[in-house]
Formats: sequence, C-alpha cells, structure tokens
Amino acid sequence: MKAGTGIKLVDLDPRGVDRNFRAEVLAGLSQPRKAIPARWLYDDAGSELFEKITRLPEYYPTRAETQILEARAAEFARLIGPGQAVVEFGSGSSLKTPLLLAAITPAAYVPLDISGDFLRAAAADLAAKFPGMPVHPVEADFTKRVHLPDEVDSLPKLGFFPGSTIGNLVPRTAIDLLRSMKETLGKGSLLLIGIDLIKDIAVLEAAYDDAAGVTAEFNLNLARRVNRELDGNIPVERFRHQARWNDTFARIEMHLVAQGDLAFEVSGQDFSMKDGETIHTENSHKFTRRSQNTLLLAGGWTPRQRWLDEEERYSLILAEATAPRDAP
Ligand code: AVJ
Repeated sequence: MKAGTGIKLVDLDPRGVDRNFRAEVLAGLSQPRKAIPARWLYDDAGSELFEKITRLPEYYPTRAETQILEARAAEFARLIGPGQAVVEFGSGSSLKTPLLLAAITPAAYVPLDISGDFLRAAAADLAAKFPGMPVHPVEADFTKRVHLPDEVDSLPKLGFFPGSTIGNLVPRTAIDLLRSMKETLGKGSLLLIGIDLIKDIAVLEAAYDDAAGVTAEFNLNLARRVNRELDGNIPVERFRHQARWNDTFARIEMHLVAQGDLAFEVSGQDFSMKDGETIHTENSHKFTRRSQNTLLLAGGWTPRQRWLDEEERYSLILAEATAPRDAP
C-alpha cells in the first residue's frame, strides 16, 4: 500500500470494545454539558433504525434528494459528462448511487468508507448493477486526504456526498472536510453534494421527532449501546428523546433529557444528572442558499449549479474545486 492510503485501525480492548468509543463516551459524559459524538449512533441496531427513519413520512431529506436525482439525470449527464471516476464519500447502502451512475456513465466507481464490511457489500452490489464498470473500494478515513487507486489517476474526478451528512459537522469541521475532499480529488474536480435547507421549524422538528417514535428509538439506542458495550447502567427508561431547533447555530439538535435527578455508572465511572439536564447526541445543520455557497467557498469549492426538489426543501449542489485566489 502507498503511504497515506487509508488503513482501518480499530483499537479493540480485551473485551472487543472499540477503545475510542469508551474514551469518547467517558470524556463526553465528564463535560459540564454532556455530549456523545453522533458517529456512535450507528452500530448495527442504530444503522437499521436510520434506514427506517429514511422511510418515515416526516423525514423528507432522503425522498427529496432521490427525487432530484431521478428528475435531473439529463442535466447531470450534460454538466458532468461521461468518463468520470465517481468517488463516493461514505459508501452507504444508498439507493441514490445507482441513480447517479446510471445518469452519467462513469469510467469507474470508487467508494470510500471507514467500515470495511459496509464498503465491500456496497462495492459488490454496485459492481453487479453496473457490469463493465470498474469498482475500486478504498477502506479509509476520508476526513483526511485519501490516496486514490492508481487505476483512476488519469481520470477526471466527481466526488459524491449525498444525505446532507455535511450538516452533522460544526462549520469549522465541515470546512476541514471539504478541504480534505479537495485534496483527495484534486484541482478541477467536481463535487455533487446534498445539503439540507432551513425551513419551517415545525417541519424540521417533526423530521427529527416522528410520530411513530423511530427517531426516539434511534437516539435512545445510543444509551443502550453504552450500557451493552461499556458496562453501563444508564436508566434508559428515565430519558426522553428531544429534537430542538437552535436558531443561533441553525441546527436541529438531538438530546437525551433526564426525567428527574438520576445517577449511573459507565465502565466503573460515576455520573449524575439533574432533572432536565441533557446528553447532546447529534447536530444537523441547515442552510440557506447563500450559507450553502459560503460553506462551499470556505472549503475551496465554487458552486456551479443548484437543484431543488419540487417542494424546495432540499438541494443538491454541483461545485468545482477551485485554486486559492489572492485578494480581492
Ligand atoms: C443522515 C446523518 C444526515 O442528520 O438528517 C436522521 C441523521 N438523525 N434523523 C440527519 C439523522 C436523526 C441524518 N444524517
């Protein structure tokens, strides 16, 4: 392997638990405002619950994005053209990728993911759907520059980052990620990125607090996971799921709210919470068209085209990696 090629290194303790999970949970619960990084929401149970979320009537982003991909195939073909190496950041088990690939006739598909299992499953699936299209999966942490396979060196690159996943990052981390993507793909590359829009607060809050309670289960599963894997006794039934709009940061926040004063242990460490105190578990930032542009520009990408779904709830943006410029 070349230097800098992503190598997955999950540091497991003697019980087979990810040491980073333990360290980040203990650190997060020890802060004055308790928080656990959102990426730990996605164990097997959490990933399954997220799949269910994407089919909920209140959760519009997945349907809106799919609708854009279906409706705009001809425009993608014209603006992007054939012969691209499509580099997908986070090779989910997404149904969106085949829509893009079918629209533009790429020369290769390069899914990047930190999880080798997901990656191989997605790669095999896409290879079967598009016989003749070379698929080069890379197991890597794409928050850093990733060295792409030699086979795609000479091809033009199109990055694909759907799902408004960029919105889970605070602005400075989002910008760092966009810059890493630019380093990975190279100058002159294109990026097709899904970014959610600010809208009626009630619509946003419902999308993250559905009537069927699936998002609540998704959130509470994090506490259950801590209990399962980190020898915890968090009284899960005494926590309530909350999705709240933070207007200063323009984001939906997910919290686990303590119902009454309570105490628990995780990995032998004691924690206590007052009634109403919360564990902050996820941010989902929302944007205006201008704030989308500003974010992309700060990350080194010039927006070229924006598509909205019919109800104008969500956008897909095509941006181009631009050279840094001097003033003005
Ligand atoms: C797929 C991570 C972008 O923030 O909308 C959905 C995750 N959390 N419901 C989002 C999520 C609660 C989702 N992302």
